[in-house]
Amino acid sequence: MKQLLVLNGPNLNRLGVREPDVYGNATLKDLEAMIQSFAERTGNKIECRQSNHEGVLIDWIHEADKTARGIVLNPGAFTHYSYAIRDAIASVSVPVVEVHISNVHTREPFRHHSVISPVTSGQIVGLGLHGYELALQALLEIKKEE
Ligand code: DHK
Repeated sequence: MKQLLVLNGPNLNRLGVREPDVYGNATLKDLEAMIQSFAERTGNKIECRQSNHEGVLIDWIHEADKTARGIVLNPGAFTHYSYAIRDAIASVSVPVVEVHISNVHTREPFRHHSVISPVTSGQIVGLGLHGYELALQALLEIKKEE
């Protein structure tokens, strides 16, 4: 069975030290451990990757079209302006669920708009790290429904 992929974009390697009042105290390692525990509990193979580079994320999205059954994507600030990531998602048929740890709608106006959401299966916002588990669960359900 194809794996699920969790992609974290720019600055998410700074979780735990970055604005803890907004993103919490857990690190990227803690998040990835939580995801691996979800993988074991649900009997799925899940790979986690993080990059600060737009092109790297785009290459991973393209590659996932062949290798993954779903992608959970937190594009970081690329959410708000990367037409290139938006187009990469539009170019693949693998379902993508967008996740934001913080509630972007209660933050600065530039964070209220996502150029990514129109090409995703759905978006989970403001539920902290738990949002990743909800997104993975949603991808498992999407596959069941098809
Ligand atoms: C993460 C980021 O890095 C920000 O640029 C987004 C998002 C919000 C999050 O909440 O996970 O605006």
